[in-house]
Amino acid sequence: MTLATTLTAESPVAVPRPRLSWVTETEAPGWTQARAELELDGDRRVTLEGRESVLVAWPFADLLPHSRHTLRVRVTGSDGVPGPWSAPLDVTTTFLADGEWAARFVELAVARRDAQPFRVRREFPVAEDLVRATLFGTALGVYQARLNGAAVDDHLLKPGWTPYRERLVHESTDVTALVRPGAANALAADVAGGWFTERWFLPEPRYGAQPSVALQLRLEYADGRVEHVVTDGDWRATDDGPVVRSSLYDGETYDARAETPGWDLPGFDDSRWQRVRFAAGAPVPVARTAPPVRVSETVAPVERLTSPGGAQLVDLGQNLVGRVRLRVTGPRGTVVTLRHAEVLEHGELGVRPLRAAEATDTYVLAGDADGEVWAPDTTFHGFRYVEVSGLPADAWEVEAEVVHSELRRTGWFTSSHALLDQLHENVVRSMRGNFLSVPTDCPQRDERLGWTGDIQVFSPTAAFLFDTRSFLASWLEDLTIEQDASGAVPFVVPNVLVEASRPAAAWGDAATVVPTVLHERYGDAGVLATQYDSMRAWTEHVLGLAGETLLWDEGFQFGDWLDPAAPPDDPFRAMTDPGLVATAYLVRSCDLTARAAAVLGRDDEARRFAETADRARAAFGTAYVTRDGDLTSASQTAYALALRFDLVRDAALRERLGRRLAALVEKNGYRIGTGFVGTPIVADALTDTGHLETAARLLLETGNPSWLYPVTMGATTIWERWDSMLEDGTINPGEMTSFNHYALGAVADWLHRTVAGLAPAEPGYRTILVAPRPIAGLDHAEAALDTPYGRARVAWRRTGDDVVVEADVPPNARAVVRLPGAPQETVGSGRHAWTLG
Ligand code: RAM
Repeated sequence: MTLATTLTAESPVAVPRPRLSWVTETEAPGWTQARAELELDGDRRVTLEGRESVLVAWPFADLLPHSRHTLRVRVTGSDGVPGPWSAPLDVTTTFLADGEWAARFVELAVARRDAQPFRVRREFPVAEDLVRATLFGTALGVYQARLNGAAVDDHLLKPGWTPYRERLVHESTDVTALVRPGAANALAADVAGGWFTERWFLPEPRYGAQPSVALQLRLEYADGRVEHVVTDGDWRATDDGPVVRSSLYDGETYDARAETPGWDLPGFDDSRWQRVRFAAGAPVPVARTAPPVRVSETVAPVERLTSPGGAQLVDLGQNLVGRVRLRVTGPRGTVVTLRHAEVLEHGELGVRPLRAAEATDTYVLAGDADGEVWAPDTTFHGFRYVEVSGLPADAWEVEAEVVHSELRRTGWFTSSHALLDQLHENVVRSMRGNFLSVPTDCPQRDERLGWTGDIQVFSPTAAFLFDTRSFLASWLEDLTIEQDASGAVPFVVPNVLVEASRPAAAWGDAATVVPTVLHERYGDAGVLATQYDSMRAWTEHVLGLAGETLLWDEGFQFGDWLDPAAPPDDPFRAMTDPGLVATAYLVRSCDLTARAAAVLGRDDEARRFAETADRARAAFGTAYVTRDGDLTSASQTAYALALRFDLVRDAALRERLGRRLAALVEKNGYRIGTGFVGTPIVADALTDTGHLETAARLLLETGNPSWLYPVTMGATTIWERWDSMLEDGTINPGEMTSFNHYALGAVADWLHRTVAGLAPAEPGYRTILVAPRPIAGLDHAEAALDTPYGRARVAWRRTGDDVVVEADVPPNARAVVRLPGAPQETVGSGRHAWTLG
């Protein structure tokens, strides 16, 4: 038997007490951990008895700023056999000591226009005995720092988007290799506006008109001396750099003639540059906990096209988020323009859905005879097609670079159904495109906001596909910041809408749902502790709005947003009563707050919220269930909510509602009838009430509207509307029509949990629920997931009249197995197989 253990810490180590996790691999069946020994720096050891291996509390003394450590773990199984020590894990803390941040935020003293990109620089000596150099940097805007001519890392759009005035994050980058000891050095940065100066829907910039940057270089010497080089009044800046104009919505203009080689090296003459001035209003930055933004993939074009109007177009074959890399040869001063769009309409770029976002990059050639290569660093676009103008087709080549927050892929789904697999692929692609620093609704038009409702419905799917724990936990910190004193959660986080926070059901409920998902999927009880006050404040706020009736049936609601019955120009005219939706979510948030309180040992509050939830259930029944046992809204979403949110508990009534839901779906020709609220749960509601076959037909329907209709139309991402592209190839006339919106892709969670049958039965998949439901139309389906315990997999395949089910359960986890027609059983780790007759 072999045993191998891999240790990880929360990364980056931005706190003094990082949590630790480890995964053990062994072929020993039914293996569980009896004890774990952790060793710090080869001398301190602790032994932890028991099974814990996921997000284990830091067992040593608090880590100090700027400290480096080595950790390893050794586990012993319940058989008493100890394994070998894990490979050592090197840990470097990334946070600063209290009061250590000394850099000032510097900006142009004189700027020619709003959101003016600029660069800064400064020279300084470094002594011979340097041992380590670390750069702490941030911006109100986006920046890249350069040390002696080289970029300090390959991250993009640093430091990302947070509610800048309240929470700003800094990078911590080991730059020792770039420093020249015993010589003059130069620290420099390119700065642009990014999210900070974007206009959103506002008349004035939400945060500020000009970007600024702050850099703090820490130099450690052999004798223990520490020096700092920080942005201060002595730095020099210029707006004469090659980045002439920059905006997330509109794109970047880069004039290669303005390049000044050596500007980021020592010895460059910056005497004509301006002196910087200080920018006000930045908080002391904190170490970044979310993953950085990077290029994850390069996509080659599949085809070049000439549009009916004569435009040169490139088709990248997939709707992606990122930027174009241009290779070009031509005369100095030639202007090459790149316009981006997600779709073609009548053969031309379909830019109308981008609304006011110009999504146009411009490159002015320096005229280098060997050719020039360029990609914009300060913007991103959502696109499949690029129009290139300014030079003949043989003078340029393009490829696309996919840009998003670097999330580890953890979950996969495949089946025997090509269209279904494409749907799933589209969900993955839409998720990547909309996890760029903030979980957004869409990546392309003049919007790209952290709409709370979208991530609320999509978070279970997201948490399966990628490791979203630190990304979403960081975003939840911002949600709490943006929540107002009354507990109301804004529509978008970070909040850039003019109006004060207004509560809306299913949107504000992100406050309770997202932390619950992080707990359920990653075993992260810490996030419940951090978010509990926010969860409770939201729930109390909604209860206050509902008042004694416990019905939330007044005031603004998005309701079941974008259901297929709502006309293109009026998404509010959905089929489902918004009061029914809101009251259903009131119960849901009470339930989830009660659940969190129970996990945290706040028993009184757990009881109080559970009781309130039950009273609200009763109120829901009185208000929205008719005497005949129907619902007041005859919509798929209404029935799905009543069933899936457990609003109705009477078994006979549930059965009746299930039958009604199935009948509604059948009457609708198995076309989908749900919007953002009903879509993630309608298949579950059917499955729970014994209508799996109806759910299967709904899933595999290809007529409009359905999940597969866009796939038949060639979609490579999930659309905002069921019919963002109409059957005749014209774009939906609604002014809100995105082709990259993950919300309606939330059905993927049902594919994983039910069609393939891999679900969490205990937080963090400590117990896995293996419960595949083979559906008509598929010959096999399979889901695999890197759980916090290791790789789990559930697969089923039809062979003749039988279905063979296989499950891999990782060591230290177990599985509850529920197969059609068989008694429930519990199994330990290892590979298991069953044949269903
Ligand atoms: C639009 C988008 C977004 C949604 C809001 C309510 O901006 O469809 O996804 O959350 O409306």
